[in-house]
Amino acid sequence: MYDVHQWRHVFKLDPRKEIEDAALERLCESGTDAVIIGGSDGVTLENVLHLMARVRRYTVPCVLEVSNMESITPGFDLYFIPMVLNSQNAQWITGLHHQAVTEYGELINWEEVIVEGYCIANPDCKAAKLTEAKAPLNIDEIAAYARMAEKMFRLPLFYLEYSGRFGELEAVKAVRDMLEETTFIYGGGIKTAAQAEEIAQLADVVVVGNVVYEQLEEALKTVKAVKKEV
Ligand code: 1GP
Repeated sequence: MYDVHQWRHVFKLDPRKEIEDAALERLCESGTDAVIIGGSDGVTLENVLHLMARVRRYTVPCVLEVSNMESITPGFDLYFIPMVLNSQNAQWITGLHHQAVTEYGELINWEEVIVEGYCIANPDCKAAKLTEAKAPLNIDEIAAYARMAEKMFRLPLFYLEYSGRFGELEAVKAVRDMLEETTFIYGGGIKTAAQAEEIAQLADVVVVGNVVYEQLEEALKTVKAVKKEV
């Protein structure tokens, strides 16, 4: 159906933030491989449904990156479930997951569910605080999480998260060198097409987030920058 492992570029939209119809149309029609809806706080059923319905006007695949139980709703193409490997709070590793499966296990279409081994490498971002992530991490520690994701847990996706800050290229390279099977997703601090291109040389999937709300034109340019790396 949707082969996430072939994706190269995605936009991540925060359901709490305002976006005009015209801007949303340009993002959805940009040639990006998918739109992910997700955020760390202020994610509600209402704002998720609203944004989903608006993205649904376009053919681009639409993914919910689940961050709380309340905002889970049918209607997405795929559900990405973060498993925060460097969280120090079991809630974010298996706790909420267990709760969700206990409640909704019978209803879940497992074909639509993909677990992301998450490593939050920016200690200052909201996600790091929320999940009590063990950070900062050195390069070897980051690479070890990537190895765990692939070799121990055999997770399909490994997400190196620098949310709000452009990551250290040495760490990104170390993850690239570590992963053979697991798809490598990078997100964090990409503000320009040049940065997107740099990351695209190392990661399989490049996530472009907040810049869409700050510099739409530059955000749109990241699609071509990433795709020409193929
Ligand atoms: C956040 O990785 C994404 O989850 C994207 O980060 O908003 O910094 O681009 P930015």
